[in-house]
Amino acid sequence: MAKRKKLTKTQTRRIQANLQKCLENRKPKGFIDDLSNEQFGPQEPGVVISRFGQHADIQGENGDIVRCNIRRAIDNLVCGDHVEWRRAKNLESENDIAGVVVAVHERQSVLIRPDAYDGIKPVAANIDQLWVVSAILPALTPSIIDRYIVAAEEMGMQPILVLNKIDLITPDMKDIVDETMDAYRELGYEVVYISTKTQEGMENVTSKLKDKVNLFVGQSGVGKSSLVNAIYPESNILTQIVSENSGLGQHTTTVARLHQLPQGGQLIDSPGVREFSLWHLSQDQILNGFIEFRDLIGCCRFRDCQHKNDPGCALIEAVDAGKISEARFDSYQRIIESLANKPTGRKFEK
Ligand SMILES: Nc1nc2c(ncn2[C@@H]2O[C@H](COP(=O)(O)OP(=O)(O)OP(=O)(O)O)[C@@H](O)[C@H]2O)c(=O)[nH]1
Ligand SMILES: [Mg+2]
Ligand SMILES: [Zn+2]
Repeated sequence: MAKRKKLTKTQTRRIQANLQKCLENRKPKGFIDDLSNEQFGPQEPGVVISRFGQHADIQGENGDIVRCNIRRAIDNLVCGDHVEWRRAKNLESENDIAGVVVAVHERQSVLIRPDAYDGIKPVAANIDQLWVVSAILPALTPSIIDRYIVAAEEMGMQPILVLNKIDLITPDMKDIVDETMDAYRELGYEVVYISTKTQEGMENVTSKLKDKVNLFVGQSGVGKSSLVNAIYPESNILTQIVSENSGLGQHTTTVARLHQLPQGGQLIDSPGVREFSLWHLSQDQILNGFIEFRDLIGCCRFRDCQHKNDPGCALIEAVDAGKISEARFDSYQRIIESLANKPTGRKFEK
């Protein structure tokens, strides 16, 4: 192949100008990035109800929910973010974008979920109570609960563990279900048993929501949207039957959405996951997310102990002595092993 000639400065400038023009033409229809624009009213505070690509539904001070463009400079806006936005003064049609988000406030907290396609992505921001929802169907999966607990502990939060669909517990599975959930109680986590179908146990959820930003997370099909509907029927969220073939949910909810409770407090329904990765965390952060391991950190014989089959490992000794559950230690090992499969690329750098 012939060696390429170096471009002159003028050529480079021209190429860049053309590229810029192309980018301008690719702006979504109705995109507004001119903040001096007189078509917009003064800046006001708001909260992100939901985010869809370049748009977000923003709730303003008067309670209206308005579809807005997001200023290009704003990266990673997510449900629950506190923003400053400007309302459009005159709308010609109902489909017009009715406002523009101009700035986002610093977050108090954020739940991150790395995804093989999208990289490290926030799920919701400014949460102060995390509800990890599991169910009898799809099958109760402690390894996913453990992953959410690590994520919550990393946010400095103690999650509440919800077991939904207790109407489906049969006598032969009762003991194993109780044993699984009691193990979390013994670690100090609050566990609530509910059925959104029969309403059993619902008061143990509703009594804890007031004045908090509550985020519901968990596998697809466990009943997060059903739970939000049960608490606040006006939310009218679409739910779908768990597939009879795979026993898995259908990924019915595709974006997180915030609902204001009339009595104070907010509910955020989030899309279900098949797996919850923790690629964005370090080995130490993961270790620290297992609360019963914390007292043993630094007690292994070797400072660089990998807690695998290292001699004198305090964690392995605690498992052997029955002080740490094998299931939890196994979860820890599997999370650490999964870090080796972390996809590479810019999207996965924090
Ligand atoms: N038997 C029984 N079924 C329930 C209960 N709660 C929810 N379901 C059913 O479980 C299925 C899945 O519920 P969803 O609320 O859509 O689950 P989700 O967690 O929001 O799922 P994604 O949006 O995919 O993450 C629906 O068919 C619900 O009717 C319950 O307490 N008992
Ligand atoms: Mg849902
Ligand atoms: Zn060790």
